[in-house]
Amino acid sequence: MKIGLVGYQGSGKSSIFELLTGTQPDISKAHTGQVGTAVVPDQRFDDLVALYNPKKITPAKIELFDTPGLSRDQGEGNAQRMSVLREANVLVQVVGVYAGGDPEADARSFEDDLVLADLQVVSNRVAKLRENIKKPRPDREELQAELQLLEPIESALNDGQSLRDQEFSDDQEKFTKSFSLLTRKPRLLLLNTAEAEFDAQKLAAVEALGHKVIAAPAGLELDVAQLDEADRAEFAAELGLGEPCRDQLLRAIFEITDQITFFTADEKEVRAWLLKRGETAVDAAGTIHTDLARGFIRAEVMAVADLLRLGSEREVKAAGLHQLVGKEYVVQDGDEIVVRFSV
Ligand SMILES: Nc1nc2c(ncn2[C@@H]2O[C@H](COP(=O)(O)OP(=O)(O)OP(=O)(O)O)[C@@H](O)[C@H]2O)c(=O)[nH]1
Ligand SMILES: [Mg+2]
Repeated sequence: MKIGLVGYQGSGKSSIFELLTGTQPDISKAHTGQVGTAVVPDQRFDDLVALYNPKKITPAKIELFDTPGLSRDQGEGNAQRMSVLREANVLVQVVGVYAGGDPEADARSFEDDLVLADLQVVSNRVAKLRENIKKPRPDREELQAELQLLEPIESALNDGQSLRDQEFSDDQEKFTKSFSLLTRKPRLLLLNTAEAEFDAQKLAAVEALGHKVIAAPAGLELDVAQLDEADRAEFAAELGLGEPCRDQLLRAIFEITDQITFFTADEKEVRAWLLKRGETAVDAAGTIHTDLARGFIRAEVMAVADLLRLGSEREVKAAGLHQLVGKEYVVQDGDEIVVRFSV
């Protein structure tokens, strides 16, 4: 799962990248962007590790890209800068509130930049289709059909509309898949504030535009994280910083990806796995290993919450709280799974 950090120049993207991934951005890559990973914080995972004390632990990770800052007055250049975001599953727009950025204005102009970037991609294809259907090609009819599906999308974008809430037919989904349209990606607004407290009214105003929003003093927290450990607590208290925002940000980012976490756990390894919400036991098996999906017989499932509460798998079974499920079982967030298979 890839998360793109994006926003106007100097909004604090690279600082947030560093805070979340613990990797210092490489300055030589400032123009292309860079990738790092962050562990998704999960109390259940930590508790499972404490329960099993395994030889190996593998927490769930997400991939973050730091991208070059967008310019406020260069729509065209921005489309180019955002091309790296096509690979992202989710966009996190960073607003530099600490530097005077206005969240509502930034959210609106970012939306315009996204629309413009999508318009370029769709228009290119439409222009090519229009040209090709003039030629006597064997696939002329198919191209004609594709053109008819893309034209309304192009015209919506031309009117400045985001594609976020538009209903696409299956064929429209199919023909736009390779464009990886930016306005259809889930989005989170991250307000990088100067202080621990942020005006709740302003926050609500941005939420009213239909965005998920989170405010956090990420830059400050990075400064504190870079202090000697002995000084950290004192400075954090002085700045009025409470709970570190790092975990809170990662959880918020994870939430918009619409994934769930399931676990495999024994004395050898405790591991957290990510799965799209709504996916099934056989999908979970395939995430672990293709062989497990191919040879899937059944899965044994228990809720990690029960396991932690009762203290052992045996107790959970004794209480009748485990299930044997088939391929179609929809995996729930917090399930612990053992796949029975034969290949
Ligand atoms: N005071 C304060 N300074 C910050 C904060 N976040 C970032 N900065 C500073 O602002 C400057 C720009 O931060 P970056 O993280 O490089 O911003 P960026 O969005 O990556 O910038 P570009 O990649 O150039 O678009 C740096 O000097 C940071 O130290 C913050 O929350 N508060
Ligand atoms: Mg940067």
